[in-house]
Amino acid sequence: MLATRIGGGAMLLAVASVALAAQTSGPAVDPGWLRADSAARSVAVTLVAALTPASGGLNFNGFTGGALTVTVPTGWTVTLHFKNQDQFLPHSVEIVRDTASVPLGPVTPAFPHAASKALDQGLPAGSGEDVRFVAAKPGAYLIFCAVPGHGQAGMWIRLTVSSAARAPSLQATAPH
Ligand SMILES: [Cu+2]
Repeated sequence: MLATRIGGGAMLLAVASVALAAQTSGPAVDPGWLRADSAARSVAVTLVAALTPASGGLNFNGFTGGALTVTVPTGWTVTLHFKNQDQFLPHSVEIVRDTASVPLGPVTPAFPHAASKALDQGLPAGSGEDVRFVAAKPGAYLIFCAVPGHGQAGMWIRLTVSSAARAPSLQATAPH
């Protein structure tokens, strides 16, 4: 009788801690999303809109609200291999400055060419586009979906351009 009760309690505890871990650990970072060429000072980043159903598809690689940070050394060329995997919604991508509020829709990109073509309308489901730019100036930026309302709903992650960084990196970060 006692053993059964202890066993039952331990099982409940185990279930509770798994649920807690799932809540706090967030989506997984796939190191394969980043491909760096240090000789060429260039980095390719796989960026998938609606990779998971998180936030109704309003996510990049499953992350929302700044919970993923791409860091690149200043002056490197960045290619975003952008793909929209959303079955329902169009999405776009744009690099914008990290300001007090996330823009409602398209703004001037932080670097020349740092935006997909149809920022407003977005790319339809299943399509993609390579977005290539030079991360010319150090600072804090957002990788942001400019389809009106998507960014403010949380469809943005972070880009840090760093003069101290020797190589690009990818890490899960505290959400907004
Ligand atoms: Cu979007």
